[in-house]
Amino acid sequence: MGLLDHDGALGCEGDFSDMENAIDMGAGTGREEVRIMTLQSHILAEQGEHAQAGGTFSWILSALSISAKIISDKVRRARLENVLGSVGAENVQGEVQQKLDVLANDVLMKTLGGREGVAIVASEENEEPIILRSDTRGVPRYCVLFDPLDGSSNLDVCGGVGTIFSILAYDGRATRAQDSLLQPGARQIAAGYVLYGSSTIFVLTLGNGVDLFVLDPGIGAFMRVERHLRIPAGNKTYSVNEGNRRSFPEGYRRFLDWAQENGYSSRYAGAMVADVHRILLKGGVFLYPPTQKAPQGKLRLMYEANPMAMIIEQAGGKTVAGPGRRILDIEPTAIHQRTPVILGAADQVDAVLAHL
Ligand code: AHM
Ligand code: MG
Repeated sequence: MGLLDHDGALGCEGDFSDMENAIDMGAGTGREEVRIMTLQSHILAEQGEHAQAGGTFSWILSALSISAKIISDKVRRARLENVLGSVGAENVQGEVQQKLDVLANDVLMKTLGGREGVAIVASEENEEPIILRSDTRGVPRYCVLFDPLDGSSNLDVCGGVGTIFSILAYDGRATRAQDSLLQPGARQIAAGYVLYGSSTIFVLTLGNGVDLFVLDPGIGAFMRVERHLRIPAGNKTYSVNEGNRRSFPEGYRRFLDWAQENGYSSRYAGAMVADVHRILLKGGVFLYPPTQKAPQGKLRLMYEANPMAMIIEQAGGKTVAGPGRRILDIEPTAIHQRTPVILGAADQVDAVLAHL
């Protein structure tokens, strides 16, 4: 059974005729080419080019695409259906869980749970990873890690929120199955995020560049609008929670002083997906430094920093935890561990590093 059978049944992206009939509309648009290409078609086309991206792997990407559409719908209807606000509980990080955090987590668990190729799912919202299949005979298996609804405190004010995901190969040789998850980010096979903003955006890397898709609500399909995104250099903009400034290490404060003396602007949405998306398209630098309250920073290595680092590097940018500490080289020791993050256009990350 191919992707067509399954996703077609869900009424989403089952029409592959566009693969054969891609229309070159590039003339005069300034783009190399513009093709009518859905995410599903893109996945199938990539499947032919990657050893890793066999059918099993493509099924996982299709589950993420379907989850994104369901979560997008829930986010847009949240106020109407009275699912804003907290559930009155805290997650494993000790953070207040929003009702939509729980709903989004359930959606991803259910869509990914049905995919034969998924060995383990790990969510920022769950204390322990869930081992679905540990047998490695027959089909290649993968681990999928995600932050189901990043920046969810923005929900109540209709701000941007997102889903972040990372895919690792599962080798089944670790003594404890969940130890398969503890791989450095450089070993990610794919990573991406979905931004539920003024439109719903799906950003994906399979390790050969970064592609951008927009959900067309009229037909329920993600349409590819940009290929091989590159982060622009020279944008003097930083993105940081400056309310924490007094508890940043001195080097970060020096950078902020220097930036303010040198004509920088500040932009901060308070949702990593929204802030990183702006940087991917426009350049600049995003920082979540260590603070007194969070000496390792606030952001999670496996669910936030690693997938974003893969995307940023694939778009020509840079992501570090500090001087000489590339995020993607960090050897994780715990699935919920945190890390400081500095990411963005290489020139702007270097400007921060010059002060640390
Ligand atoms: P969350 O995953 O619980 O939503 O927390 C992560 C979010 C990021 O999206 C964002 O960059 C950061 O927390 C904002 O934190 P702060 O409010 O401390 O600036
Ligand atoms: Mg998050």
